Amino acid sequence: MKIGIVLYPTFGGSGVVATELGKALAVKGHEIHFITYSQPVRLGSFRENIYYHEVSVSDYPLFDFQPYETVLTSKIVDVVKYEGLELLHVHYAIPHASAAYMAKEILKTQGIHIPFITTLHGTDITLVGKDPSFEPVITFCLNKSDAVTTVSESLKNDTYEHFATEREIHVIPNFIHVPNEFPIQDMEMRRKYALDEERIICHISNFRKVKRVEDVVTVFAKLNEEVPSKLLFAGDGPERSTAERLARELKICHRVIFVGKVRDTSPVLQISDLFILPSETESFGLAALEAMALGVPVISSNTGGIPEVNKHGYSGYLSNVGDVEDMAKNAQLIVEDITVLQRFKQQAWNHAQGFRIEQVLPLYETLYKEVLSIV
Ligand code: GMT
Repeated sequence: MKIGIVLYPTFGGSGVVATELGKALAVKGHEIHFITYSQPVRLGSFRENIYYHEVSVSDYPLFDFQPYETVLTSKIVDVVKYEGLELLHVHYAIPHASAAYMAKEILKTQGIHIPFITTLHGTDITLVGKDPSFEPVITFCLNKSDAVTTVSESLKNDTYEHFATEREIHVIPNFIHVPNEFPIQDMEMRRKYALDEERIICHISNFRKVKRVEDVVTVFAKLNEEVPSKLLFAGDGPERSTAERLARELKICHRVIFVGKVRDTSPVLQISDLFILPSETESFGLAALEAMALGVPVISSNTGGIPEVNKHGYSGYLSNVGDVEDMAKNAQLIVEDITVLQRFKQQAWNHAQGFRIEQVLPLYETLYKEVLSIV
């Protein structure tokens, strides 16, 4: 199939999922055309069956706001027409689904039919919570998409709750490359950050408010009183300084390391013993799954789609949002005893097997075929 994937190219989970999906489809022989405004962070270099079309918006002094959606629409029209695409898969309703709908209508006037599938990643809904003026556009796009998918059951339920749509929504969970063998820690690297008897706790995110990074610091501080540990933060964003300030106040700076943004998070996870994800909300929690795939158990909140990813008492533990006492107690339960820690690491890796890319990819391919057969 010749498929156009429209995505946000940044460090966010939706961009990662869309890029990895395209890469995996390309390996299976599909021709993939990524359409976005800069090179997706996980795209890597020159690969067979992969094409990247950059959407560049000129800076017209006339406009206070540059019309990205319009330029994106024109780019989609061009790529569909001249590359002969059969299907569009857009990640995020705003503005990708609306641009795809508009492109579809333009192409219809030229005798070209192009169906589009919209995948919701969750932040579309947060957006509406913040600014209800998006609601009519998102509802319209959901109703006009040839198929809609969400990354969890929880997000599917939220979508029905927030939008006036009764259309069918397919749940296709996010996926991950899980190593075939249980991953071995990189001890040489680990020793650069911690003593062998210390535990390494980590958190990776875009440090938005929703990630509750101050809870990560508090949980870590409590745990560190019982089990000497180090805290590795990877990523960057608006709340980083909040976390830095709190670490200073709690006098644990010497135990907290901020490595900043990293393109590949696996080296961080490969030296970690525990991942903390205390988010206010999460449609899925891809970062937790990435940790589990590398044998790192997870302490998380029990909100949104996280319980569909992190299995309480098996791959880690779940607590109510903000219950830092419970999170610290659970963290201690996992890391205090090395035998228990090894068991949780193994279980986290076992649980990630259910999200292997090899299992999830066919669900998208079946949906693509279904959509194309209706045409
Ligand atoms: O969480 C973020 O800030 C990034 C965001 C995004 O739009 O990329 O992530 C969302 O999509 C990911 C991939 O499906 C999910 O794993 C995240 O849970 C989801 N974030 C939220 O729902 C807050």
